[in-house]
Amino acid sequence: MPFSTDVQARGIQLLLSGMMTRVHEELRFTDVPKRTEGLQVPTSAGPVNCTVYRPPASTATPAPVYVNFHGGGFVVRRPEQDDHMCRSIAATAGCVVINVDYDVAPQRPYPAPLTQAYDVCAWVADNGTAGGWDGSRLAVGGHSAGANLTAGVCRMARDRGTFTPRLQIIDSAPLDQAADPSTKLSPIAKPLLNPHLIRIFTAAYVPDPAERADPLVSPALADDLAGLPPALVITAEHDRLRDEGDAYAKALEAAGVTVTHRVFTGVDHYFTHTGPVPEAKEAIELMASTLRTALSA
Ligand code: D8F
Repeated sequence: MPFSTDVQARGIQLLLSGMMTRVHEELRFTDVPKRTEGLQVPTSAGPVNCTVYRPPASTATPAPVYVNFHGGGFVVRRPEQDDHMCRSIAATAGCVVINVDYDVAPQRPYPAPLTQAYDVCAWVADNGTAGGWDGSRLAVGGHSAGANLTAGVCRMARDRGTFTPRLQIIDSAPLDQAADPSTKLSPIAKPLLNPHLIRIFTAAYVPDPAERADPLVSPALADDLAGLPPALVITAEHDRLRDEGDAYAKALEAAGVTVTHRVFTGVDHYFTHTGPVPEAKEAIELMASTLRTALSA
């Protein structure tokens, strides 16, 4: 990758790391108790740390399991930014939540983060007895960059036949990394994302432009979506990534996949973290209720 692109990505990494832990206060301080433990999963791209959130003791054991991938443009490494969602999902969806601290670009470009994401899910599916969850009832989900990884993990799981997620949560996902970012439009004047930022994220994660059309990088460009897991697709009206999310939901549906697609109006990219609070809460509740149904025995 050109030197300047690498430097820009590292700059963004430093600048956004602080900003991205600043989840909206009212979302952050829930009265849901936090019951977590650390876990290290071996993967073919190196060991990956995870945080395990347990459901209330009243939950039937073993509980099903949801593997979560945070966002941050593939460059920001802040899994704790999803703490509010992981807590409320563990508390209300009756599942164990495993939040994954995957490696980020530009230090670890594609495919390392996706390899780690996939290997963690395969490990979770295989190690329920020791971990105290039911690995046969597994869901995968993510937010923004983490939703892109989720779509990739689901493709890999389908193609390798290793494990079968019962649900994929695709929240505010970048799904077309080959498109010119300046063609990704928002109806508001100053959306959170701008083409320059999208360009930096994409160049950091996939330095080789030829690789950006790979369906594991750009799931929206795949023409073979049949057989993917049931999906919850969340998009936001003001998000520059809304159109590719909506298109992916439609394409999944056309391929025969069961899709719940919800467009949240009046909100921008990452509203599940930054608010407004009512819409963020509604989206998190939708994730939890969809997980609860999909993972029920
Ligand atoms: C970043 C929000 C904060 C979280 C500014 C996030 C994106 C991720 C946006 C892409 C990836 C765009 N992209 O946002 O992860 O096009 O690769």
